[in-house]
Amino acid sequence: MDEPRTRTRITSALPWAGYGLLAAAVGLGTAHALAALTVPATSPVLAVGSAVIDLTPTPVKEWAIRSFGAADKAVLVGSVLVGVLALAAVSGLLARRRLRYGATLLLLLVAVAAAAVLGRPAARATDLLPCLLAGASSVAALAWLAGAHRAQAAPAAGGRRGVLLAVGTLAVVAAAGGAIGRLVSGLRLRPEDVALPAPATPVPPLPDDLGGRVPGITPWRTPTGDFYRVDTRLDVPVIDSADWSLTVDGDVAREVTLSFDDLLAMDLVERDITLTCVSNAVGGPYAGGARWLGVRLTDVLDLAGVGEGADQILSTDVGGMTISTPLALATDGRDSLLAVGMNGAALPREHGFPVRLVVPGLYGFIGATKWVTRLTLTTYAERSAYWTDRGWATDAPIKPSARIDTPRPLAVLDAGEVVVGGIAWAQGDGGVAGVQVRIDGGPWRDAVLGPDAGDGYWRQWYLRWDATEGSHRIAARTLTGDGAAQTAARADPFPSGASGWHELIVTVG
Ligand SMILES: Nc1nc2c(c(=O)[nH]1)N[C@H]1C(S)=C(S)[C@@H](COP(=O)(O)O)O[C@H]1N2
Ligand SMILES: [Mo]
Repeated sequence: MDEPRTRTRITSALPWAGYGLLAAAVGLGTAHALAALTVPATSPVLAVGSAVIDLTPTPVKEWAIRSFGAADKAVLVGSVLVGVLALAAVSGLLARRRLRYGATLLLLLVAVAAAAVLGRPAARATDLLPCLLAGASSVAALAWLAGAHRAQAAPAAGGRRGVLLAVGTLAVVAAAGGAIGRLVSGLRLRPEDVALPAPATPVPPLPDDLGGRVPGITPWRTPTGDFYRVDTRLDVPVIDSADWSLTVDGDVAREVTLSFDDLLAMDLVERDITLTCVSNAVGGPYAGGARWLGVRLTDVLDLAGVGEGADQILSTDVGGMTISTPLALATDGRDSLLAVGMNGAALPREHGFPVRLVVPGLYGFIGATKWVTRLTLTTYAERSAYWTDRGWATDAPIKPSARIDTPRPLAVLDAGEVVVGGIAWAQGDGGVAGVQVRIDGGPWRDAVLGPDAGDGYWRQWYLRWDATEGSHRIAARTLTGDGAAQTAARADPFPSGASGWHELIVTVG
């Protein structure tokens, strides 16, 4: 008896949930397009997504990176979107009772987005325009849909035509908004055509790497398009080199501001530097080697004259995000750069165009500020930065690490000669002086090392192993220039980088 009635109730509610979803899609789509055309980060989707990333507790973030890898952000933002869409459906159901109720819920959602937009560093009142558009367009859409739905019941009305017209039009508006947003962001990301001067003293080309001899090994130089990326924000900042400037302030003899051309007029040097992320797990993928072109950080600091009291360089990016770099380490003679080029071309926008910091030997989160616009000489006591505020270490030299690229974990191999190979890094500590491999807890055997480009750059390695039938455990460790072996002590990435040997199991036979 009850069942058909329940079903009718659900079928008659269903269109309303759909109206709520469509109204929200219209709001998100139009706002996304407006934001893409003006200030991309003010899109409600991006702003809420970024706020969620910033507010997510560090352990959850670590778990997301471990479980989803580079897709961690897509998963975080996807879950937010699912939540928003569920509430949007509810707003439709509410509108069935009273349009006002549904509209109120939509506006509450927009208010959350507005708070996220205003919560960004350096937010301005005009940043709220996309949110205002989202509020207005979604409520108008809901009102149209509700009106059309109610009208179809009236005897004089043209039946379902009105509803179909409203649904069709609004679907097109929502899709067009999303498409415009996508198109415009794609166009914006096109690189600016800048001509970089040649370095004063070019470094010789890198010798051939071991790739040809060891299939499956990481290339010695990471192709720019394959270089890992870690960003706290979801959109890539688009900066015109002509609009960019770098200010050095704080505890300095004189504040200095440099334009992009000022920077290019200074001495440019080329350096091979390996960058790694503190969030990289043992054996993980967040490391890359590139040839960077830039101005020595110390040359720029000398223009300003660093004061006695400073112990950190607080760098700020174009969006107000901050990174703390220990002053003593960055200026101890290593080749810290304000980089303008990567692998023979201008920096891609994703990697910090027009200028980023690169400090060899320090994890990216304390030394590799992308889209950098300000260097403030200050103290750790006075100022803290993004990751410090989230519990990460302030002093985080890169830990020595050997990664096994081949064979893959759990590989099934034929008995006989197997080439075990990978890449190792140990900036500081004298660089990679050796790599050793151990099979099944036996003796450590020396691997053959690839060429050496200085202690700031990683090295390839391999070892020929006569594999016998059975299951085997392979471990690798790096030896540093100071004679020490990489520690076996396991540590998680949080708060100062992972440690422990990379080990894996393979089956032979
Ligand atoms: N402005 C800005 N700079 C940043 C980051 C960021 O999120 N924003 N991420 C840092 C981190 S954690 C790392 S590991 C490196 C990664 O640089 P890449 O994305 O060019 O590989 O950039 C660093 N610089
Ligand atoms: Mo990082």
